Amino acid sequence: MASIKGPAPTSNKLDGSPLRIAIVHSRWNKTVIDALLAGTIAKLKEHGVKDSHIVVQSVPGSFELPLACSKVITGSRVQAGASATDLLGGLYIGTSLNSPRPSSRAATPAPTVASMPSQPFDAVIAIGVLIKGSTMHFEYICDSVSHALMRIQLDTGIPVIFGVLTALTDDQALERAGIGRGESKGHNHGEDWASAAVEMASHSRRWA
Ligand code: DLZ
Repeated sequence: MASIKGPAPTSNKLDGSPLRIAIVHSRWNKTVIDALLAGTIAKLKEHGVKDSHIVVQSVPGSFELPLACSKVITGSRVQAGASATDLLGGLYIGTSLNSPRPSSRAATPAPTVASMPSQPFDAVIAIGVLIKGSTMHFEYICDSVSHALMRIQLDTGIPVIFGVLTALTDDQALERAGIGRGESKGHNHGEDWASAAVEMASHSRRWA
């Protein structure tokens, strides 16, 4: 029997063309991260988000996601002139976001201040993959990261999409990135996160 899970489509047509979206992703469990990132970026583009309006920042692990999301939001708000390099210096932008991306990082041109977005981001997508081990580490990080990401979006008013897989096994993580090892490859949740980002960013512009 088909699963009843998953988001129902919105009745509004999603138009990402005016939106600026930041993706902050961790590098732990890279195989899964790469697939999620590729799915996210492909779906953002499908919704019309321009290459030059997508900014990607990597951090070591999921525990680092909240601070990076917070800095990316506040950095884009004060962006202009001299502060841009300091605040967004680790980012690379737009055109070379074809997946799989981190392995091609050496070939990625350094970002230029000129190509930094001149407007604040409309949404941030936080992507991480936590896989349970034999200690309590997983529980602590899942709990703190989810609460911190929620706090950032409520405090800043910028939607922060929760793209953190909290998997009990490797297979659970692979299936949620659409690269499962079984008969069904599963579904790439990055696509849903991209759609959620475009929808929430559009709502957020109207609510402002
Ligand atoms: C240390 C650690 C472990 C054991 N597992 C994961 C994981 O499954 N997923 C993930 O994103 N990060 C993991 N980390 C790294 C922490 O998130 C963090 O980067 C370090 O504890 C340094 O703060």
